[in-house]
Amino acid sequence: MGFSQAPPQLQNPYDEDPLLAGYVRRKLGGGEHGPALEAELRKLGEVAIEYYGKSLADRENEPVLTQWDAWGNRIDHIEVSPLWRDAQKLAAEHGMVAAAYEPTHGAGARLHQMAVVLLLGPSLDLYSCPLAMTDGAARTLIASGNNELIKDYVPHLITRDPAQAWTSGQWMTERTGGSDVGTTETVARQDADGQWRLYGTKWFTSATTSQVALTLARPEGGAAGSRGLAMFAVETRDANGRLRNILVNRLKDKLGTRKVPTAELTLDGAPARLVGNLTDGVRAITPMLGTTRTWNAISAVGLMRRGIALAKDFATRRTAFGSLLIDKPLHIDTLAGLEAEYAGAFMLAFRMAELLGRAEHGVADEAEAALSRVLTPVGKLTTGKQAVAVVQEAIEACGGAGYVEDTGLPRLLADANVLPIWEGTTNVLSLDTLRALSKAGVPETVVADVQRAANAAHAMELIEPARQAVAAAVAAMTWAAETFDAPDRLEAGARRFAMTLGRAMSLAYLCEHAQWCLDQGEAGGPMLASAARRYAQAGVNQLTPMSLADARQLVAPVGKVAQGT
Ligand code: MFK
Repeated sequence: MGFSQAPPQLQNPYDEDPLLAGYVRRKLGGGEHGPALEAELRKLGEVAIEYYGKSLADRENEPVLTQWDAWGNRIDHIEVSPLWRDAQKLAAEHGMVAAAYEPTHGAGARLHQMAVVLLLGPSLDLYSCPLAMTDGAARTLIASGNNELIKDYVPHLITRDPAQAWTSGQWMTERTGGSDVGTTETVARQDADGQWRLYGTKWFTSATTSQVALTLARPEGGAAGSRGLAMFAVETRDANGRLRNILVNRLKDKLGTRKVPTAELTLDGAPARLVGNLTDGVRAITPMLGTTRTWNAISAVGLMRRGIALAKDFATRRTAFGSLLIDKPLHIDTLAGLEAEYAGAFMLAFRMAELLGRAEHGVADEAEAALSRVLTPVGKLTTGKQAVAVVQEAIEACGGAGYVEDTGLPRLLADANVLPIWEGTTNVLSLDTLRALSKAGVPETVVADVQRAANAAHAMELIEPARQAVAAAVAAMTWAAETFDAPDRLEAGARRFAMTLGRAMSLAYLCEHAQWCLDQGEAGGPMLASAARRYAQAGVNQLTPMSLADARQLVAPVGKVAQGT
């Protein structure tokens, strides 16, 4: 028998990651709940290992749509994978949504919830998708003030009782677009008895097995664009489990997230309940966007951690050219770069969650509310791109095994690729960042937060990274101010601008946290200081001047000379 390589093993992700443990101690560990929380998270780490194994075993199972029964009845039944059926119960019991609505940690409830999501999410085959939308639906309904809908739906969305738990979908994307939602074609008509019914096609409805969904439709005769849309809640099935005037046309054949039953739907008079006004549906659904974008960022961080953890473990088991990979300087250098990116992404995503929680608990001041509005697109877009890059390197660190499906490793990269796409693409969110910063005083608020975090870092080794974070944030705002009167150039540079802001904020929060860990004698302190330095050395300011005239020339049809500057 020849050589056989030991596969990478997942270690307890709570014990394996000093960043998470230290952060939780800093933000939630001070009070009487600290020890219980630590025990809870360590136990969840064990559950994550168990379900990682199950997800490998369940790898080939995908959702199946059966449109007709043997007797010719249209049933549109979707059978999800066995792991997804387990995940439904597991997610409720461990409070993956509920924890955000519970009083134990006060305004830190979101941080508690997102620590749970970070640990469990990567083992649950993207079941975090329906959970994100469920959480978003609960927040959106609560924000709507529609007491009847709140009473009927919210308890199901935020319960820990699996028998009572529902998930919610979010149906926005149509054939006209997933970004330009104002072009929605679905029409809402009211029956003589006042019942609203929806008619149209929803082109990309993730997690179609949910019991309820929030969606947008244009009340007949309504104005064009997003102003004329209204938000509706749709209960998908009747008491017998039959879809209510909803046809599942087909499941999507996607690059990744293959366990998520994403479908194209026809709404053929689906009964719906108006949530708020007859207009301004996009504005009404924005609490959903803020929540799912935060989940997206945490999920990006979770996938990065999973990839790094497996790559690091593999490096302790794989020998090449006479020594273990973990002892080779170039391999160490490669993994170190991933750890630094992970640390920056972690700090950004958890700052998003922290601010969301403070706003929900009514303790966020005006500056924090403005910061949260900016951080939502910036955090989502920055971490989404990082996840793809980091996970790609992590599977490459496993060599050919990283490219072979039955190791389970390629799925990480396929799944990571959804993160920059859904819930607002990188470009759409870059433009949203500019919009969020266009209100007077907001740029100064963002720079002040970067400065505040950087100022907290006084250890010698953190001075330079902290300085770099502030310099990049100031440079970004200066560029935006100077380019404001040139809308085409502003738009063309929006991604480099938003990325600079994302990296500057990540680095400042990382310096602040590394300092706290050093001050407390936390085991992770020196490692986080190294992460801050490495993150800074990888580059923060992305504002390399790029000529729009060159860009136009590069994408002009062959043989044509581009016009414009
Ligand atoms: C692992 C976890 C992952 C989560 C799983 C989820 C799976 C879901 C699958 C999907 O991907 S569903 C489709 C996702 N699609 C999007 O996220 C939409 C992307 N497009 C945008 O975000 C556009 O910017 C937007 C649709 C919001 C632009 O629409 P409009 O028609 O140009 O709206 P407009 O006029 O800019 O904004 C309308 C109002 O909303 C304005 O307020 P006012 O009426 O008071 O002026 C805006 O200020 C406000 N608004 C817009 N974006 C906002 C916002 N408010 C807060 N936050 C925002 N992000």
